[in-house]
Amino acid sequence: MSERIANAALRQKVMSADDAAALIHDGDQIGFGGFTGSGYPKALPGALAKRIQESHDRGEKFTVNVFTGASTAPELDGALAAVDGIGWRMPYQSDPQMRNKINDGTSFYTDIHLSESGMMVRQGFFGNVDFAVIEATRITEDGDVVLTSSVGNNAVYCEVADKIIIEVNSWQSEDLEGMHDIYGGFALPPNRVPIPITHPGDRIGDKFLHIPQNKVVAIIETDGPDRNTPFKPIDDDSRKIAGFLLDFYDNEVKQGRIPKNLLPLQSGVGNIPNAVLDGLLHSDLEHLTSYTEVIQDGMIDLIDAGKLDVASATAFSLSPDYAHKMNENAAFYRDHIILRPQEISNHPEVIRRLGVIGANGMIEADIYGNVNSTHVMGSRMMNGIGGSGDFTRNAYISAFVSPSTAKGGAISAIVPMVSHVDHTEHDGMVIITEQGIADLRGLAPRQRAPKIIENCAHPDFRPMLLDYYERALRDCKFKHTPHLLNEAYSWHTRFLETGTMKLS
Ligand code: 0RQ
Repeated sequence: MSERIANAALRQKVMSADDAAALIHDGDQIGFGGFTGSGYPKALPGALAKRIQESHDRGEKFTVNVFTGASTAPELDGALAAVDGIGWRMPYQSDPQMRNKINDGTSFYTDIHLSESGMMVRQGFFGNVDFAVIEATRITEDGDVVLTSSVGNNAVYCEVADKIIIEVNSWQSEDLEGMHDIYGGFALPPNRVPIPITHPGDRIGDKFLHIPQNKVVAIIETDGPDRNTPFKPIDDDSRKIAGFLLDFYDNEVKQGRIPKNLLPLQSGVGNIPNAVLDGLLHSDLEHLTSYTEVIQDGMIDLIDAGKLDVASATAFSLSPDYAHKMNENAAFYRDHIILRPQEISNHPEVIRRLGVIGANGMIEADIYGNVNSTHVMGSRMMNGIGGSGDFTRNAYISAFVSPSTAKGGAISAIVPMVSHVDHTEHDGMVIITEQGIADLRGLAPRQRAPKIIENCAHPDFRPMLLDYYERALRDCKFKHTPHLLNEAYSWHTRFLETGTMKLS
């Protein structure tokens, strides 16, 4: 048995994943660890999926409701979704099988801000949580848990769940001990107190997760890696978008609106944010800080280059090579990285106080600056709002970045009216595509529209957008935010009918 379980009483709870899965029943609600493919339980979900499939084969109903930190991996979301085992799920997800089950109506999905998910669990909106299933790198002699590559909602799930299952994963570095900062000062109003973070590097909690040991019903030993998808090589469009964003930061410094070392940076996950981080690496900026959700490869490069002093997040989202590097050098990186509960990494109070500079991806924006991050053609769920709302509304500067077209140029990312709104025109401040940048701060809707169309839309769609806007301005009775309501969604319906937003 692994030496990583130092507590004698908890050692007695070691069992196989199959035996642990047998404790779970139809209708149970499970709070899983895991955030952007890091720190999720590797063995129990597969064993549970097998048990669910066997029940279905016998004609019995068996689904569970799944709570997580954010997206997990094929071994969790993928395995359970594949057997139609998820009745309901929250919050962010990105697994293709899970996405399909949400969009074909098999699973309910409640998409909420990541910062609010723990609070809503405590408020009881989702009902009783039966199990918390989390991953640890080690359990101390006192029975405290050293978490792994994500913190997510682990603390709240262990706090509220009736029973706890812990996977102790020997693939994860024991040197992660000391990287986590588990703050336990959550309360519901009127008993809330200020969260005492005034710098991204502040530590305000404990390096261990303290769990009620009497709730632990099973411990499973595992040694599997995190999912760790490699990043695509940075393409030309991403490089251009990153260039516009970095020039914009540079100008903000020149205008005296932000300091020379910028303000704490937040970046979403994906190709463009990675290109931004690469751009920062090749800039002459120094003493950068980050207050964000996920640590990506580019941040590790910035730390290695001595340019990023400290990064605060709730999880890693590293490629296989960088995950390996983290495992080898966690003792070094823990001086520069803090992993916090997502209620803290994404907390509006802290984001607002620190003056975070955010940049997130989008599916589409409209000519007035409303942004859709989640729904393709208004109805098909992509991933979820994740932390984009937490950061966008509260950041000092909020940017949205995207290529100006999708699906080989058939879809314009700038449309007359977004088919779903995640971020209203009041929240986002800057929109950037490979075509250019529209700084919307201080502008009224009629000042925004020409700027977004001219600077951000693809030339294939620019004349059509201008035509829409000019006719709306002429024919709409009310001139504040002119629209032609009978035409506003014609771009989306045309795509659904013909496969392109372009006019034939
Ligand atoms: O689909 O892979 O099938 O081709 O959307 O698009 O351009 O690769 O961009 O990976 O950055 O994702 C908004 C989804 C962008 C992401 C979104 C299709 C496109 C492709 C992916 P294919 P790209 P990205 C921190 C912050 C919300 C959560 C968030 C996201 C796929 O950024 O989930 O920001 N954001 N969290 O073809 C139809 C359009 C489209 C479109 C793109 N207009 N119409 N399809 N696509 N635009 C992280 C966390 O919160 C955990």
